[in-house]
Amino acid sequence: KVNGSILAPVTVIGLGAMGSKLARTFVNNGHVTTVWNRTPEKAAELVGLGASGATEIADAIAASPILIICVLDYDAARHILEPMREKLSGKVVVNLTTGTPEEARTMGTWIRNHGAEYLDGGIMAVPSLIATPHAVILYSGSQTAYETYKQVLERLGTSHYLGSDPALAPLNDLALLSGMYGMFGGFIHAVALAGSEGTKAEDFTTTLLMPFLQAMISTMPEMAKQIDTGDYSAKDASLAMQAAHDTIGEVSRVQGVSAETFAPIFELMKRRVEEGYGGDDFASVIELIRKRPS
Ligand code: FVH
Repeated sequence: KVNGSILAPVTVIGLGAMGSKLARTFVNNGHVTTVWNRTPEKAAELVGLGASGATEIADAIAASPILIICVLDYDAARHILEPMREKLSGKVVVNLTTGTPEEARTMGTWIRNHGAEYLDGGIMAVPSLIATPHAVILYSGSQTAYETYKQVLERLGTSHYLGSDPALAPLNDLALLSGMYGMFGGFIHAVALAGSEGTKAEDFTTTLLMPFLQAMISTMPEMAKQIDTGDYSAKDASLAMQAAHDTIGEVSRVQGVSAETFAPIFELMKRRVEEGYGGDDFASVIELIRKRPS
C-alpha cells in the first residue's frame, strides 16, 4: 500500500525557504520525493539529499499521487498549474501557499473541476520549526484527501482539519495572525511605558510581562464562552470600571510614550459603555466589530 500510507511518494512544487524545508522533511522521512522549482538550481541541495529533481513540471506532477505546492502567492500557483490542468485528474493537490479565503475557494473549485481533490493549508510556523512539535498547519477542503494523507501531512507538524470549505484554512490562519499582532502591539506599548523610566525591556518582559500575560490568557476560555452564549454579565471586572478613566493613555502621554496601539481598544470599550453595556465583561466589545454568520 502506498497511497495514503506513511511512505507515499510526494511531489513538492516550489523550493523557496518554506518549500525546501517541506521537501527536506519528506526526504528525511524516507518518502520518494520529487521536487520542482521555477529556478531549477534551487533543487540541487535536495537532490544531493536524495530527492528526485524534475526538469519538467509535468514529470513532477506525474511522479506522485499527492502534490504539495508552496510558492509566493496564488497567482504563481495558478501560473504553474494552469498549463498542467489535463494532468491533474486523480491527484490530491495540497496548496500551502498563503492567500485569502476567496483565493482558496476559487482554487478549490478550479482544481475539482479538473478531476483532482483539493486541500488548502495555512502554515503557522517558520521553516526552521517545520517537523518540530511547534509547527502547526491548518487544513480545509476535501476531507477524503485529508484523511487519506493525514499521516503524510503530519510529517510537517501538527495538523488541524477545519472543514470542507477551502476558505477555512486561510481565514483561521489570518485570525491567528491577528491575535498575534494584537499581542505584539500590547507588548511594544507595555515595554515602551515601563522603559520610559529606564526599565530594561528584557527584564520587564521575562520577569513581569510574560507571567502576567500568561495569567490573562487563562481567562480567554471564559470570554470565549461568553461570546458563544451571548451572556456577558460581568463577574470580575465590568467594562464601566475598566473604561472609567483613560489612565493608561494619560500616563503614556505624561511619560512621553505614544498610546496609539492601546487607544483603539480603549475607544471601543468606552463606546460599549456609552451604548449601555457598562455591566458587561470585556468580551462584549466583540459586538461592536463582529459580523454574525448568515
Ligand atoms: N517563510 C515563512 O516563514 C512563511 C511561513 C508561513 C507561510 N509562508 C508562505 O509560504 C509561501 C512560500 O514562502 P517562502 O518562504 O518559501 O517564499 P520564498 O522563499 O520567497 O519562495 C517563493 C517561491 O515561489 C516561487 N515563485 C514565485 N513566483 C513564481 C512564479 N510566478 N512562478 C513560479 N514560481 C514562483 C519561487 O520560485 P523561484 O523564485 O525560486 O524561481 C520560490 O520557489 C508563501 O505564500 C508564504 O507567504 C512562508
